[in-house]
Amino acid sequence: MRILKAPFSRGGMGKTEGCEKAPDKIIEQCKDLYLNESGFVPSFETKEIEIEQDNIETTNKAIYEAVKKNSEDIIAPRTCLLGGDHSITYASFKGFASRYNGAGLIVFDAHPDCENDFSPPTHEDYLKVLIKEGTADKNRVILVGIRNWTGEEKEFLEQNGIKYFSMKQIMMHGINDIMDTITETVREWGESYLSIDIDVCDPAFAPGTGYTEPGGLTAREMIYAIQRLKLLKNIRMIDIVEVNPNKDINDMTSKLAAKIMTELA
Ligand SMILES: [Mn+2]
Repeated sequence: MRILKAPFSRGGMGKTEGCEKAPDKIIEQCKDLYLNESGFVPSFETKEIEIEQDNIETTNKAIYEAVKKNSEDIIAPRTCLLGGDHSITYASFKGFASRYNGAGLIVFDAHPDCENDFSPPTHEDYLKVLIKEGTADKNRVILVGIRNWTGEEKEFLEQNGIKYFSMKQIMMHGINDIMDTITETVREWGESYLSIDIDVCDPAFAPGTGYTEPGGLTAREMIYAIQRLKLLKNIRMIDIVEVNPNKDINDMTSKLAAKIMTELA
């Protein structure tokens, strides 16, 4: 798997300082993971995107160009972008969609990130902007793990008919049934992008993040979801965002992110 490091943490309105340390920290944790659960030795080829912490526009441009170029590389293996805060998904998905028009987007996140309408978009509204500007096709977006949202966000999702599976629904139907539905849907899509905000996991398993939200996925449910999604060959690009080593306990959160990465490899 190819890894693109995007150590940017200024798209979080001051609440994500520390996320810039995550790519190196996560890669470091991979050294303690030997075979993945499928029995393969994960192998990674790492590149770093040049980030300018003080300049979100330059950073977005660099991420966009790097992901676009990577997606145009016909021999590119499945690629994982390591953030950084969730604002990086804006430029990254845009770069991916410039190669794969109408690309699908699956987002694991406790929040819908459809709150404001800032320009450039932050980690609170990157998804709303992608949908409103038409970069993401609202019929090919699925949100998983939602459990804290504003009234406007709920309304935005419902008005646009965006599919989502809240934690409440996941609890009612079980992760297995939910993943059946998701994989059946995504299988019919073209090339797709998977974005994982680590706060989709319960803070008991992933405390090192800016917005801890009780009642999330267990580490095992997350890994199970990944093991199912990995079988979909049309998921070409993944990002893992919002891991914050400054807020972590015992490197639990970066270790979980490393585990997710090795399961995908
Ligand atoms: Mn979130």
